[in-house]
Amino acid sequence: MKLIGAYSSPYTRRVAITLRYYEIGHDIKKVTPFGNAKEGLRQINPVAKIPILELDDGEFLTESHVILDYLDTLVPQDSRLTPSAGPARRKIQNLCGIASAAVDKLVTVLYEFHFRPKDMVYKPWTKMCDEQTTDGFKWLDAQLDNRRFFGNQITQAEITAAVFWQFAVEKRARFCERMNCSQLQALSEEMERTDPFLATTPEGPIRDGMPLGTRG
Ligand SMILES: N[C@@H](CCC(=O)N[C@@H](CS)C(=O)NCC(=O)O)C(=O)O
Repeated sequence: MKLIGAYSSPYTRRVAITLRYYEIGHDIKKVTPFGNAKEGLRQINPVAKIPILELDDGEFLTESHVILDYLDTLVPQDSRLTPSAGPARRKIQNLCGIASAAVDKLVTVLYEFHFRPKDMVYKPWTKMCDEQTTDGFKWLDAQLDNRRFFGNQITQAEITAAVFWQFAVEKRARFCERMNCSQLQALSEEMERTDPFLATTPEGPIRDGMPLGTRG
């Protein structure tokens, strides 16, 4: 199978990390979803977003949660990062859902400042998004106990929260500092030292891509 995307995309990175956790052999085609690459992406995903997973028979899966759900089916039940049923599944899905919503709002603000002329940025909107990002991450932080959401095991919730928090800190360090999410920070630091995270360090600018800037 082939993962299409970039490690600088947190949604792609959580899929790439999961592939490595599961030791599933794959190729990666590095593409960012802007600039010259956009039209090519549109041919395989109507909304031209990353990540995309191309299966060996040519089928394409889009949306990171859909791809993760598929990857879970490829490993035995007891190795799944998200169980296939029950309260633990609901809890992990919910944690990942809030984490995704928080990072979606952060990305919305990055795009607002990246694509709009400076004097056309609508500040009440970015302020509302910032509050939602903050509330989401602070809620996640409060769910953590000694760097785990429950028990001792690493689940998709720890992976997703660590990836999304690292992305937020990289893009908006001062904003994240003000959130004071010490548990998320500790989780992220722990996870970034593990092999799947070290092997998927976010890249710098990619050829044909248009990197998003950082802001405070
Ligand atoms: N809900 C999607 C979000 C994917 C997403 O927003 N990817 C960004 C890159 S980080 C993208 O492709 N953006 C391009 C665009 O919005 O046109 C997922 O979980 O896969």
